[in-house]
Amino acid sequence: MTNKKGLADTVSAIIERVKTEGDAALLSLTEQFDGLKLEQVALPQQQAKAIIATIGEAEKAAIELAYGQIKRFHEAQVQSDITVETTPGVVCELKTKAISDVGLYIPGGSAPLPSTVLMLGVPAQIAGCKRVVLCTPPDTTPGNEGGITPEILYAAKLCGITEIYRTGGAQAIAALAFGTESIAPVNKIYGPGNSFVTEAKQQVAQDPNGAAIDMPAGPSEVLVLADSNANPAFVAADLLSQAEHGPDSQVILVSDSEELISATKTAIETQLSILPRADIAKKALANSRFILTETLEQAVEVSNEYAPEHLIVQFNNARDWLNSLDNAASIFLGAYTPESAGDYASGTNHVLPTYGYSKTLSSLNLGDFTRKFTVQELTPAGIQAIGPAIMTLAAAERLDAHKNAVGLRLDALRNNDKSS
Ligand code: HSO
Ligand code: ZN
Repeated sequence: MTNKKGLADTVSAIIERVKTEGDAALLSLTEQFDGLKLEQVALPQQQAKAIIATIGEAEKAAIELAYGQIKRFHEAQVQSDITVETTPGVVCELKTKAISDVGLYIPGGSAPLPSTVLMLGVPAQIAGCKRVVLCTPPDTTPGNEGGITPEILYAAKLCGITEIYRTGGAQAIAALAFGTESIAPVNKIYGPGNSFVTEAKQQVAQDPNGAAIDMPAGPSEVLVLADSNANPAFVAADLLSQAEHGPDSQVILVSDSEELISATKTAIETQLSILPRADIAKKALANSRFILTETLEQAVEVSNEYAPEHLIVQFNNARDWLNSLDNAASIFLGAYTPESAGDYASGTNHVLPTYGYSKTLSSLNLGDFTRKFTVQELTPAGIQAIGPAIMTLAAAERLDAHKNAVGLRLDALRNNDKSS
């Protein structure tokens, strides 16, 4: 593994190359990393149509169900504008507008994620972003080489995304931030990715000519809180569903019951033996933690300190604990609420802060696709009401131009009064 400095240098070299060579850099890096020689970066509409036609009925229906669920939850997040007359004649407004051009990055590789298309595409669609661009590495599956998986394309179609490019890694982030001949730059970039993608997002976010990003990303995490009544098979399945994401996934069980911990370990062995991604899950499990506490309160303290991305609470009456659960990005209450529900189809967003960032950052939501701005309007009565205070404050700050901007207007109003 490249060290941090090596990674940063590799990524900045890729970004420079995309800045100077544009599309040619994207196509050559695709050939180098994915072994595919493409003629153009954009996925031609005709090819997209043909690929979508191959999607299975069950997959189509599942994507539609998830789309509807995520849409319902995110539509409810629309905020109305605020207008307040703070004093007669002084009107202040807080308004919301969509961020104009957004770029969605969807990882390819061992597990292409159509669910992530929905998690990013649905709020972008509801917010009303003018341009929604999707970048993902081209498919290398035999029969669809150089295409994009049908599930990703179908999810994109439901979200109304028509600008789709076959490029991945740091080069895709560079293209989204700085543009190439075929990809116009965007204002903000969203989505998960490997360490190259994450580093590239960080670098373009620091460049004043680059793009904003959704949030800093680290390896995915789950912490399960379980009491002695929890079902060890359920707990094991939840831990494994996180572990199978990647060797660096963080998997933690905290319980006050030694029996539950030991039964969960046994259940993990049983379930692991039939998982296709067992090798990946085993690597993650090697760094996992099983923590025995004296009380459930102490277990909650561990979770609050760790600040997990996903927190699953398999306590009796889990909801009663909700108020004491601080810092988790996404909370799953009770035995019948697996993380998979939120990953795919309950309606909540699965793009979440990791690495303890949930202590201060929020789960991705509609607000991340909008910006807020204020509007104000004062009438003559309004400036007369607050003007003298503004002048006093400006004088106290020794900012005379500020004071004059009000004074001139108050004088004009006084003179108008006299002349009428
Ligand atoms: N658990 C992942 C999201 C995901 N799971 C996508 C399955 N597909 C990070 O929150
Ligand atoms: Zn997941």
